[in-house]
Amino acid sequence: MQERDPLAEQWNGKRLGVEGVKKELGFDMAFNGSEFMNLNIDFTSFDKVSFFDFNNDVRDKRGDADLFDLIRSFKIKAEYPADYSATKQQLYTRIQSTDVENSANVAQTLGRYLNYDAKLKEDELLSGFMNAKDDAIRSEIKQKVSLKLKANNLDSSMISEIMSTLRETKTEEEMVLLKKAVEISAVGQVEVMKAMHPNMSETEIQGVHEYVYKKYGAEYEGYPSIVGGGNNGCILHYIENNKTQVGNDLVLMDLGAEYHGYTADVTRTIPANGKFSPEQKQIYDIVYDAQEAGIKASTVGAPFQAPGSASSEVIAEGLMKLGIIKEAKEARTYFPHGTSHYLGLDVHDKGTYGPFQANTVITVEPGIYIPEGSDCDKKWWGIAVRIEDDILITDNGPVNLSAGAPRTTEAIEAVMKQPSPLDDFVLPNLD
Ligand SMILES: [Mn+2]
Repeated sequence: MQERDPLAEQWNGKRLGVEGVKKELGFDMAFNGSEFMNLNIDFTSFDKVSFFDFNNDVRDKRGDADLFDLIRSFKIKAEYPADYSATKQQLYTRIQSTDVENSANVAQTLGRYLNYDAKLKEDELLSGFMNAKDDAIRSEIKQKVSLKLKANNLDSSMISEIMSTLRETKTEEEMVLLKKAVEISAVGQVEVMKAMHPNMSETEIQGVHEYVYKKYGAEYEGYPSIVGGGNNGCILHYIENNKTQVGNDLVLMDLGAEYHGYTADVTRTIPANGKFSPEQKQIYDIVYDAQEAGIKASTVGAPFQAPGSASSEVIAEGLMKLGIIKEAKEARTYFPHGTSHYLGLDVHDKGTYGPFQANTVITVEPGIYIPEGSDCDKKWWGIAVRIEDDILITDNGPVNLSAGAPRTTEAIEAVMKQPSPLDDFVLPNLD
């Protein structure tokens, strides 16, 4: 813990301190940073020391027991090797646990890592295993790898596996918070549908969503808000949001409130002028059908890829029918991302990627993006549609937690006709 310090707290806010942490967060044991620095603990005497490997992104600040110093102190106490790498360690573990039948396969898998990471490639054991000519050489290297693994008790993968299992399925208490984050985000979409006007700017639209979040007490946005009019919607992580008028374009809005640590992730795509053009509607309806298929496939026991396969099939078929592509495999050009990720404490939450279990929350978010200049009829250019909902997988089938925000073109157009309190919100002219 950061030590209590009245002066520092006056400037930068309250610190819990050792007693506060025990009382308010329920920890049995807590130390001030300086105490941990001096703590006489022999990490090498444990079977395993489990930790997330460190990113080199912590700066050494003024104090002599800040996070930077604590990491350094831990590394010394745990005899953390200077050339330690979590990926290397994982690959060693994979080599160690492989049997003869699979060893050639594992060697092939190594290539995928080593060819993208020069540092890993320098490792003689890894390179040796990858390039080994036969099983005999591989089993020789395997023995050396085992010795190397025994050389220390550091384990940077176990915690990650535990967290993946814990975070994939949600407890009842977590669901209360996550549902609230999703419902807040859905209301944001509805309020923006009512307020939307061709004269609005992307950043102003973003502001309306985020105001709704704050009004409900959501502390943050779960991730940088994406509001893209027309062609801007084709940029998957468009966060500039700096077009000054959305005009008659479709506006793609991918935003989520973060409420007490839990994050929603909801996308709606709506016509700024309140009415889908025939071309916009044709593309939209394909994405809608793809999403319906994806949601339907999100059932207990189904493989993680099930919604993605279901959605991709509908999109490929739809694009072929409209003559935008000729073969199903070209669909990737206009739908270049995955359909689902876990959702929870993180917008891309951790999980095992095994078959779906009850009480898991995933997104289902197919899209079609046709940038200007694409190899198809010009009338489709600049159309970008993504529809994203947050789906709770249960024993009784998928439940759409973000259903509060309309999804069909008819329902969206109907809500856009409703008045908005922002219609009368006029600020003084500053010219
Ligand atoms: Mn998402």
